[in-house]
Amino acid sequence: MRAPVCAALLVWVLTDAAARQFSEEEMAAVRQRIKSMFYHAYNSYLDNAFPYDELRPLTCDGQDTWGSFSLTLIDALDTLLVLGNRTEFQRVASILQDTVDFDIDVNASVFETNIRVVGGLLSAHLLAKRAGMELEPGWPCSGPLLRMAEDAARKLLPAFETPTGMPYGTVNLLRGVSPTETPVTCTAGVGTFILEFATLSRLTGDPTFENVARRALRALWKTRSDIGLVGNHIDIVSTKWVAQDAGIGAGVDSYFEYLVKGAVMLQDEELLSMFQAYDRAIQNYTRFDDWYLWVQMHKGTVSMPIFQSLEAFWPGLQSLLGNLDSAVRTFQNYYSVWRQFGGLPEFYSIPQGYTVDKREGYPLRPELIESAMYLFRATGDHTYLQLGVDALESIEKIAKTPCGYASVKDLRDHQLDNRMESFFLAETIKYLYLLFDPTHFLHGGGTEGDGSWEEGGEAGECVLGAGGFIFNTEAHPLDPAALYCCGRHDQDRQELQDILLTLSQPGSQSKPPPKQTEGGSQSESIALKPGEKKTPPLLSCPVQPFSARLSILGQVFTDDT
Ligand code: DMJ
Repeated sequence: MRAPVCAALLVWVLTDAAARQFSEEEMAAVRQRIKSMFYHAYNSYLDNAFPYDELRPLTCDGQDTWGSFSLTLIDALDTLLVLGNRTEFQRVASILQDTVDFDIDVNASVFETNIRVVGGLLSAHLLAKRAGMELEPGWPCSGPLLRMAEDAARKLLPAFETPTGMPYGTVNLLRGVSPTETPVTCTAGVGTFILEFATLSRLTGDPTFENVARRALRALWKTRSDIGLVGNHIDIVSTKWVAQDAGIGAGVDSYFEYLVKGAVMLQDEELLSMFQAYDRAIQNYTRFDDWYLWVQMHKGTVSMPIFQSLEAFWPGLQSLLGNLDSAVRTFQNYYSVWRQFGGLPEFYSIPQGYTVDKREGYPLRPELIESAMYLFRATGDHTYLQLGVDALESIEKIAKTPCGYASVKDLRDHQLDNRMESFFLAETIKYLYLLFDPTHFLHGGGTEGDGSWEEGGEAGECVLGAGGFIFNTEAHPLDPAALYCCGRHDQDRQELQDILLTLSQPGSQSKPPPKQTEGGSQSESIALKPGEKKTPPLLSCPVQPFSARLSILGQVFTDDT
């Protein structure tokens, strides 16, 4: 192929050019511009679209898209706090408690509801103290936003009642899975639950959520091909692969993301080793000149030599694992596409160096900015800030309307679509802001005494925010320390109960039987589980905050400082 050679040259030119250096003042000015962008979109949504799910930025009204739960408001809630707006966070948190109802006759995507609604509410719950909200006793192991997240997640559980444990893609929130529902689900739709569901289980003490997410992950793992790849769509009943293209983009992306982030958040070697095996196969069969192509999952032959904009999360994920060199080179490939079009087209043909028919749009996705944020944190190279400014200027120029920001229908002529996806406020703007705020508390850079240490839990012994945050795939930050605290609290309560039970049975010295996980078998994973007896974890956030912070850079399993 000639194009990758040209692309490699372009990459060399881009990386060789000395990056423009941004001063503190310039970064602060960019942050102000990002805030203005947020409020233009957010106020337009509130004024013209609430309580619908999304704003329609060309007609200045609203529409329900992924459900009927004021999705944009839920998705944007934690961004308010990221931008420092505590009063609006408090106001919106109470509006949502009063108005959102998940007992509705709506067919909802199990995946989208999880990452946007459950993830958004969990993150808002965990940030509630920082936002100055009144906390109920027992927070962070209880609270109204946590109950809302749990309520939404319970509505998704019927989808997991399948012979394999892999979930259906759609569920009716009132009636469960329709008898006519298709069993064909995309790979990401099976494997993108462990972050939210483990968080729910560890905070509430109910292991059901984590168990179903793990069962689905293990079932999916068993279906990989002999060369170690997974395809794009699977029949979750028969386990037959219906679409056999293997790659890192649409339909698969967040499955790999959750194996890595789940491994970091839960200190789970099982998830990490699954990802490492996939990564070997991906590097072996799909990577060419630091691009990632699509290949047939059984043969490894190239099926689509294209780059998809959703794949742009990959350099950020690789940087979490410490694979910086290749992450930087791949990012430069993707950045060259951005510079060609002023945005990332949904599909880009690598041999032709151009967009793909009917896939010329840019719905204001976050992935390249997300990777820029991680790579700037890891390298300090101001090239990533330049991408941030490019993105800000492109979006202002191409997508801004009097009533918000519109998805770009075609990057070649800048036609717009009447849609502003909720991830624009949840992710794109959040990652952009965090890119220009390297000391933000969400980067885990706080030190003892500067406000990053907080109390919580019934006994007030819980140390939060010290180990950095893990972002779910919708950019909702989750605090691993809270999981540990509530899990530990739950374990203490269980142990006390066991002791009392033993004491109340005179003459009995025997230990209570070990708790069984769902499905009857003990888990092979080293992950902490609510109520389960365990050996000390590899890393305890509250007692080893410094190592915990390193874990966010992917060194949990190797660094023992
Ligand atoms: C978001 O909803 C999530 O990032 C998801 O993983 C992929 N698609 C959008 C953003 O592009």
